[in-house]
Amino acid sequence: MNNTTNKHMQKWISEVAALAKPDDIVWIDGSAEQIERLRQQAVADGSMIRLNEEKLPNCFLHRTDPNDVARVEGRTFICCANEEDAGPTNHWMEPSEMHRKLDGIIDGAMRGRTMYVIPYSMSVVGSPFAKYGIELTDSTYVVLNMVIMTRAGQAVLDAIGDSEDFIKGIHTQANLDKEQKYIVQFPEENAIYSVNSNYGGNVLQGKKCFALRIASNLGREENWMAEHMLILGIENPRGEVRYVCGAFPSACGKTNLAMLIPPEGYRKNGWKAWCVGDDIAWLRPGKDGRLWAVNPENGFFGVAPGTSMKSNPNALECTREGTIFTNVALNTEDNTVWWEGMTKTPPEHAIDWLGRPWTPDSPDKAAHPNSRFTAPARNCPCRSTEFDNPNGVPISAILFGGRRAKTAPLVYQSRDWNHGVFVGSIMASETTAAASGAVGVVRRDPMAMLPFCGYHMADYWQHWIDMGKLIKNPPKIFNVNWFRTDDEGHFIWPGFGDNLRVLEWALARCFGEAGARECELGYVPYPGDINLDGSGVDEKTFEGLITIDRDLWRKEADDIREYYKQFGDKVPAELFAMLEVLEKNLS
Ligand code: GTP
Ligand code: SPV
Ligand code: MN
Repeated sequence: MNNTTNKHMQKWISEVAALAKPDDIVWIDGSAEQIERLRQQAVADGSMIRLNEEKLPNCFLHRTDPNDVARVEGRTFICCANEEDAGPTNHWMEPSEMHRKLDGIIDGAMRGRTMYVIPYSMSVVGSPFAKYGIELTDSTYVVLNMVIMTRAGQAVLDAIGDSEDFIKGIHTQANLDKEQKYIVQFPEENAIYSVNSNYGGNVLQGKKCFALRIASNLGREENWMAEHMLILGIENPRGEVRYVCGAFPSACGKTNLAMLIPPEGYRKNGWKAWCVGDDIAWLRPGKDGRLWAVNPENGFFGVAPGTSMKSNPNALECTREGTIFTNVALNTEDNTVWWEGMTKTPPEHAIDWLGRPWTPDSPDKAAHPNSRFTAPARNCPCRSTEFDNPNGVPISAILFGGRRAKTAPLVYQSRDWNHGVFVGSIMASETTAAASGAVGVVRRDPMAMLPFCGYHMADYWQHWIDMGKLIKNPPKIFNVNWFRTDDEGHFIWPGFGDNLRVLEWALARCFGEAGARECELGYVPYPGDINLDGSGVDEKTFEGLITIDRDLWRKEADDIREYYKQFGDKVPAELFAMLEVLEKNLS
């Protein structure tokens, strides 16, 4: 173990190796040569398919086990000493019992395999935000994804030095037994275990396991916030760049908003949009009284279906080089990839995500609905110049949002920070294919953190309220809903690039440059406050989009009161006060 002199690390790795019994241990140094060697190995063992070298250089296709295609919330655990601290929205098991179970699975699981040691950093190495982790894995797929998604390699070991301050992660795909699948966070041990899976958010531990579940605990102790949020810079025609964060549940539009292309009229006038992050934000109050954000990741693990030159050309551009595609279709005409919604005309012949021949007449989808691309951030045409700024960017506005066919208006602004926390706490959205289980069912997903908050949800709301007191100039908080539908079920709002119209108003509100009308929920724009030129949406339709249906909202308020009950007396009094205001406004 001459890659580090860190005794704690060496001891831990030796213990894991003694249990898992790999044939070999390989340290990931992050060099191009090592990565290329691992790619060749993955191609040789059949786990990756090399794609067209001209059209998609250094790009690969991977197919997961058909039972292993999404996050598994039912098998995800927060194992802290007291069950009460995990709260009613997390699965919990007594830590020593869980350790026994995991040790039983890991015992000998790496026999005949190599154990890779991945030192990785969440955010730029050396940044005041940076946190380090080691993931031990027996999967080349995980290694090749982690080197895209994080800053990984020797520099991280150097930064850790002899410190014990790093997150210990163990992953073994074992035999992919879905009954023995566990995604486990031990917040008090700063440890993560993923076993019997080899899929995305279950096993790329830097992402949801560390940057949200563990980091939410660290943030609570250290007065910062780990959030499931995109970070986007909007440059106006005066050349000022203003930053927004947005928390939308999985597969509800973060990557798309983070890479938006302004509508033509806006582009002509000089509007630009710059991507800082598409999934996770770490937020800290700055000395200047504002809230500052970094994206701890270094790549995009984005939803493939629906990504096209029309909907999100920037995302597609990100995937042109050095990208790993998971569970998309293989276009056999030119050894490239395809998924539903990429082009109007599908390829004549393809291999579907299950490895079966596919034609446009096939009854099944060619790509899995949660198929994804893992793309390096360096490829992003709209990558912000601040992407690697170790101090982050100052946030003017926070957006909460989700998929609501009827209830939520296109946009409304909260009255103040605490009211904004209330708005986040009552978020609800239709479920998507990003997690296994039913799709399209409305569920509460506070701050889009339901599957990711690593402690008691009501304590997390309290943390939001406490943070508000530490930020002198807090961002203004808004709720958005791009997904309102008409009676035929069609989306009314054009969405995508046109969402900038809503952002323009929201940002103008943050700088006292736009008006608003008070309503039952907070503030909504006056007709004419939002620029609809070229949007295809007329004033009357727009009015419909921001109309609040009092009957629906009375039911909603009842449901919120019921929802809060499960959290008992931990729900901050401030939130109950806001609920009472809402009820009064609706009566
Ligand atoms: P995760 O990576 O799972 O966290 O998802 P995400 O929040 O980044 O969602 P993403 O941007 O990948 O979008 C998911 C789906 O929503 C895709 O099928 C998009 O085409 C669709 N979508 C995104 N933005 C909009 C929008 O403004 N309007 C409509 N109608 N659909 C959208
Ligand atoms: C999500 O589900 O919110 C994702 C994909 O971003 S995963 O990495 O699987 O969590
Ligand atoms: Mn996500």
